[in-house]
Amino acid sequence: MINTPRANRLHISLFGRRNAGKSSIVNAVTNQELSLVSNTPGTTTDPVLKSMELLPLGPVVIIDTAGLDDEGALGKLRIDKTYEIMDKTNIALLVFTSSSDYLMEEEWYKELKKRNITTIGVINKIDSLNIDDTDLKKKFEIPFVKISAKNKINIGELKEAIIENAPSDFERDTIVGDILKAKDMVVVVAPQDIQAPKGRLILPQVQVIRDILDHDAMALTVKDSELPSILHSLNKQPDLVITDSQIFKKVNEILPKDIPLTSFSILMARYKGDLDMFTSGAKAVNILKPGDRILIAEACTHHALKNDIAREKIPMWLKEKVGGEILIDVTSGGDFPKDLTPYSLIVHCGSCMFTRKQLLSRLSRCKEQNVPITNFGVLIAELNGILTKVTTMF
Ligand SMILES: Nc1nc2c(ncn2[C@@H]2O[C@H](COP(=O)(O)OP(=O)(O)OP(=O)(O)O)[C@@H](O)[C@H]2O)c(=O)[nH]1
Ligand SMILES: [Mg+2]
Repeated sequence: MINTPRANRLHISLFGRRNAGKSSIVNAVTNQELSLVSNTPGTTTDPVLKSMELLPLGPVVIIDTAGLDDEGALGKLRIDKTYEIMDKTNIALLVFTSSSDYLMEEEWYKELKKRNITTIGVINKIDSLNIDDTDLKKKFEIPFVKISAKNKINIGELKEAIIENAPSDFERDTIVGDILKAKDMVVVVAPQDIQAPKGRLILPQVQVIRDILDHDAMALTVKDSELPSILHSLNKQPDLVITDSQIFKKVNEILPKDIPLTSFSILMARYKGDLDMFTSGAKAVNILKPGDRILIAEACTHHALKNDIAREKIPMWLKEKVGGEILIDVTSGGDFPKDLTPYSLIVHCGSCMFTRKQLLSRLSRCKEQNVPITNFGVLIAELNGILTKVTTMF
């Protein structure tokens, strides 16, 4: 990720009056003292660009700018430079503090709109100023977040708003294509058990097969029961095997050790979320104790069947691992608690029904509150002792 060229990174820039707290916000969001902060208006004179990894958002450039209300001949030059930054911005944070009117901000917002730049209103200094946002919300058709950069209040909310409003071309463009070559043979193991919907394949299977085809490789789809005999009848070894995580153990035992194996859920962890975060989150399972509380979060609201992965299998495996009772909450759909601190671990579904932004904003909340998160497949791989094996190809 460090090698991502600057042009491909999401550019997040701060605009606003001098002294509104732009530099302080950059420092709070990045958790680093990157920009000089002072009580003297006009502290930041030149744009400050910083390429960084803003987890779980990925590679970004954060740009601090000079106040757009700068004065004098030099001030005018600084304002011109700030407008140049607007041209390369993907997300603008327009910073507000208390003011008798917001005519200047309206002017700047017009400029941002002209350039089609996604804008988030950031109301700063809520620790000491009482800013009424009803008027602001009427004047500006943008999402608002109220924060204190100085006291680090609601910085997590601000990060979530950035992720949720990021332009959609910020989505990853392939699920598995980046590790395939044209003509590769991929065996897709798709159990058609009681949980499989009648007459069709499920979304992650369809998406993975489509992605394999789009990369000029071959997708050979089999049920787990047929895997041994079909492997035997092939005249070459598959280049990759992708299975449903629920039968990881079984498929791993069937396959010769040198055939790369992964799962739909692990591919989804990469595509929709952050595989590194899920991998380190899964390690939390090794330090769980009886009595710990665990959240199992599903993206869609489906009717739970017998042997349901979220409601039956994962709770059972976790209890076995811990060797005692644990407390389990299950949420589905849009529900995801604001306060995650009661949880020792969060286990998320593959999120095939979620956009990357939806899942990333949840990851951001977990990171902010220091709560480990993983997904179904990554957890199952860890429980079976094969997590390294099924992620080495990435
Ligand atoms: N009370 C309070 N003060 C803040 C907050 N954020 C910033 N400040 C103060 O506001 C002043 C200006 O902060 P900066 O971050 O330098 O503001 P800026 O928008 O970068 O200013 P220029 O670079 O001059 O355009 C400093 O004295 C900060 O300590 C906040 O959340 N609450
Ligand atoms: Mg500044």
